[in-house]
Amino acid sequence: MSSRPNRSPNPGAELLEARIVDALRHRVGKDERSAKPHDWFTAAVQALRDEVIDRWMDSTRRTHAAGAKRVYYLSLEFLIGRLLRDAMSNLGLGREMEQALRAQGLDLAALEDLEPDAALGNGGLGRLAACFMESLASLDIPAHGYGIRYVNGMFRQRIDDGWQVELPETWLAHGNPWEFERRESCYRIGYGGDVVANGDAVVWQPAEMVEATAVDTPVVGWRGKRVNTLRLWTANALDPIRLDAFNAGDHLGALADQMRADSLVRVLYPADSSLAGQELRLRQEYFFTSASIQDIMRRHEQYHGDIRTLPDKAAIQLNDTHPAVAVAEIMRLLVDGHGLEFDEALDITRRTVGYTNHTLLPEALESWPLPLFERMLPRHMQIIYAINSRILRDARRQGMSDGEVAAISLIDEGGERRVRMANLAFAGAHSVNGVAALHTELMKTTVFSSLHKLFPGKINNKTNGVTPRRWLQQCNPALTATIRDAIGDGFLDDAEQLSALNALAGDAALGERIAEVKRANKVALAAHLKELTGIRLNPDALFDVQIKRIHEYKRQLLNLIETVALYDQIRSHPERDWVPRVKIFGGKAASSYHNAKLIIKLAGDIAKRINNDPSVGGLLKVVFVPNYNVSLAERIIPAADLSEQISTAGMEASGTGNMKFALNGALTIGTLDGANVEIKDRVGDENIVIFGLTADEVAEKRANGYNPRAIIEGSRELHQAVEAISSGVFSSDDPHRYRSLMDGLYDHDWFMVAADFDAYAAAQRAVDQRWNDPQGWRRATLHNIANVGWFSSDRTIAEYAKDIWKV
Ligand code: 26Q
Repeated sequence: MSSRPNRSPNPGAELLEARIVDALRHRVGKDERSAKPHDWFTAAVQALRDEVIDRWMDSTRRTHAAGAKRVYYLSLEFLIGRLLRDAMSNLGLGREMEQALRAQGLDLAALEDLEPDAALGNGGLGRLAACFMESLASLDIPAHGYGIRYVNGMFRQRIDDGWQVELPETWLAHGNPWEFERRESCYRIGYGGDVVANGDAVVWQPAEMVEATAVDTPVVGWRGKRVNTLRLWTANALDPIRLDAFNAGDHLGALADQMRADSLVRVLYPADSSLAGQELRLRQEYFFTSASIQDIMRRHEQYHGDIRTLPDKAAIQLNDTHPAVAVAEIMRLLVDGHGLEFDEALDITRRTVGYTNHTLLPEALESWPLPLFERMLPRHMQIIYAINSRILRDARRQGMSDGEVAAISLIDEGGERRVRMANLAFAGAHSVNGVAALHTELMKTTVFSSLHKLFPGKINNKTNGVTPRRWLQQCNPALTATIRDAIGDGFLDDAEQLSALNALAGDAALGERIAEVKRANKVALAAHLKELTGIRLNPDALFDVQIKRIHEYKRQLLNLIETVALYDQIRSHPERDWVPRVKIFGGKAASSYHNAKLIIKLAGDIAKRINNDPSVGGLLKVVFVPNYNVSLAERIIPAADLSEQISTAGMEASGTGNMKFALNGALTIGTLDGANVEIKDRVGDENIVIFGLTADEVAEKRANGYNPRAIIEGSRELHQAVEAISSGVFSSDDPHRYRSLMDGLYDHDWFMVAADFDAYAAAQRAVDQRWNDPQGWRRATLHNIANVGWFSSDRTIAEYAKDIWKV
């Protein structure tokens, strides 16, 4: 750290350097000689943070002064990733930071790599919340995100002998320089106990209490226009240590309350479709929801007085049903706390709350056993019954059938009685939105058809988007610079201006430059993956990527079986002109999801066999990237040629990875599912590779009988590949390892892998053909980049603001 190159002439950089050194000495407590890289990282963040804080206070002041309506985004997940580059780049201080650090002999990129990912989310839903927070600030909309400050976020995935092993992620080990604890913002959260009469009213007397304390992180918008707050709750016992017990020798008992509180915020549930019906999960949901609602209502009273005007000053958006108990909590505070009549309270609640649905998979629709719910939240249960009686009465009045009434009920009466969180959210919100056009239509015709009939007009669509700051400018600076040279700066503030690229589709030099950027990104990724996995990749091969949570409906298995079929073909016909391919997989499996874990093992087994077979001559390589996370996505996506979006049609609500890949110039191979449909509409049929059954066809096949065995046996390629996997060709150490997985395909194949296989394989060969026409490929790439600006989360948030939140 002692080498001292020439001082930079940039005054901004010099000022920043002075601030970093000052932070290093006076806040970190180290001098330049003894400072370790982590100390420098912390000092760099602290220096940058000062700039952020001034704007943060200014934003808060402006919001107060304007008395403006605020948006509250309640989400059990925020999958943020790293913050340094985001804050730096949005403040326009990237160059200054680089120079300031260089003057101290430090490399900015190396320091950036020291920052742990804030991985407080599972996948799409959590990442969407993070993109939304950034867009809200960028659009200058006053907003707070509310969630939980998990001590252990998403687990770290290690691959041991091909198997996933989950390790705790200790993202807070070196402290978190971005956060501020707000001791004064704390609330009591009750559980259990009884509801007792109190004159005309009732009052809930919980048996147990914990305290929620706010921890705030600033969220910097593009060009530093506004800084909003992400408020995450941490938990404490009211009495952190019971001294009487401790002094009497009961050392553990004295700490028991604090341990119970700690457990509430200890871990993120690592499931992205409900498998965990555990009590702790419901406790977490109520903990963060109650704290957030109390905070929102307290702020409203403080600034506006009359709680009846809440809907004019607050828009509360529920990110899926995880915070759906908010409906009952707002009702409770209005009725029991403020003495409002039930119907007036319900009207106020509805006008304040919006609900976003992210899945139609029946197993992912949250419901809780009624006895558990009633025991934990007895007053909320009464309120839910009271709402239920009103909506069921209305349904009857409209002449709805028994079946429809049963589908509308907040209580599932089939077998063990359960509270349906989606129905509660639907009934308690004025807006219920889906996340892509197809998904929203399916909401109306399937899961929510009866509720849709009772509340016509409530369901609306808000197609997802991603922030182009993180997913283009920050992760792909070279492509950003190339686009800037071609069409100017406008697209940096309005991603839809990327469409100006369409006019340059015939510009061979531009196509060439974009291809060079892609190649450089592939070289960089190859170096990184060599480091991570030891596998050497050819940057001139087609990089074919499927990165996302491992789920049967996402059909990594379809991709793997096709990989085996291709391997077979290459060995059988070595004389043909095969397109060299690298198949990259990445993703985590929920800990208890047996088949998902087996699919990871299969990817590893296939990789081992193919990568070490000299007869494929380097034409095919398979890599499973361990511990896929936001930071890895930022390296992989800019280097992808082909984006795999191959879910069973009707099952992926939207997808957002699909948008990030297209924005970075990858072509999509995909089904007509989720937002793929809208991507196709925008990039044009000739610039995307669509295959397979439609959602209607899937539904039709399921209804009218589907015989996967006949299909497998009728397709030579598929049959050979499935039999090879099933008989242990890739698992000689345990030949039966994949027998039951493959039997599942023969016997039911719920996700229709067999039905789509031939179409998928043909589509892959069509991709090969396109690759052999580099001009055509480049043109298609350009039209993808040019036409997916609409999938900016700025557009999505602008639609929420106008249609749902009225801000
Ligand atoms: C529920 C109860 C208990 C435990 C866990 C859960 C749980 C947790 C996370 C259920 C679902 C999730 C996450 C769902 C999710 O990520 N859905 C994705 O949302 C994206 C953003 O809208 C869409 O693009 C994806 O299509 C959708 O799968």
